[in-house]
Amino acid sequence: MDFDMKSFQKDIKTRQEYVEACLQNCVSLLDAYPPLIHEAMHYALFNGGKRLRPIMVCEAALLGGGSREDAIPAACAIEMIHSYSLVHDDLPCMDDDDFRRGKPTCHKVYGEANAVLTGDALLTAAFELLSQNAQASEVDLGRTIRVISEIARAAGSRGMIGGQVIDLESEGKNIDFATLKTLHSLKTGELFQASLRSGAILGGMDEPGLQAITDYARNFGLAFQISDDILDVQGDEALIGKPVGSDEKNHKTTYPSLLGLAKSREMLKESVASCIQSLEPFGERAAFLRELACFTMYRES
Ligand code: GRG
Repeated sequence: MDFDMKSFQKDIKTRQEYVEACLQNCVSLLDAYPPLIHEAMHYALFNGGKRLRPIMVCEAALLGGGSREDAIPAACAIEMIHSYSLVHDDLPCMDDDDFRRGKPTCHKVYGEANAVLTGDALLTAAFELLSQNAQASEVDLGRTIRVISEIARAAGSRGMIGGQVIDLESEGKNIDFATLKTLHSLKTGELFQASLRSGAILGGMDEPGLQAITDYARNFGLAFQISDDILDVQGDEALIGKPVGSDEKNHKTTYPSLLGLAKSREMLKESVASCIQSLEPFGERAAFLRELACFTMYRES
């Protein structure tokens, strides 16, 4: 599929602006007392992220026949969970990173204890938002509860946390391809999957559609991770916002370290092709998700 970066950037920008405005609305609770923790939550959440996951929630809701507005609380909740995971991932006891998106990490600004609490508070706030919405929304309550359960599972010990545990256990060891794939499908893939499935469920997508969107999510997660690993080898530090070569420095097995760069690129291309194939049932309506998959091959941050 042809990919036009300029046109993609225009398409994603309008979506990012929409999500950004909704996130600002959703987090008015962040003006509460005590100021320190709410300021730190704000710092973590409004720090230049691409907003891929909330955009996916909204796109999938539209594909399912619903509205972006009905999907926004779930979209914002997932971005809060993503932000929490980054704050904790950067801590000295995890990846020990000083910079994220080119800015000092949360613990560098607010101290380690406050950064732990900031992550905890963002995770809790996400479920507060989801449950408040369950009471207030026009969306069928059964769908909303299904979405809360999908998000909780994806963020928990059988999803993102489980992936992080495998990641920590694997540091300094040579892990095989199957373990690497499982690690990332849990650590990164599950939250992408929950984003797309949540939007689709809220929008009222039927089961065959949900299966197709799940296939897309699985392949997107793989493509995204391979591209992330490639960027860590040969990205531009100014664009990725952290030092290049951090995976090697931390003795992490990555797709390039296991397969080499050429084979990793080949696998990235195949995953993107699978993403595009999964979207066939949706035709032109899935144009943006198609572009998003292609973006993983050309992204610089
Ligand atoms: C510590 C609870 C806990 C979980 C850690 C998801 C995760 C598990 C850690 C994130 C660290 C990381 C760099 C994962 C690799 C792929 C990834 C999720 C990159 C960041 O996602 P982007 O590019 O982030 O969507 P932006 O900056 O755009 O928000």
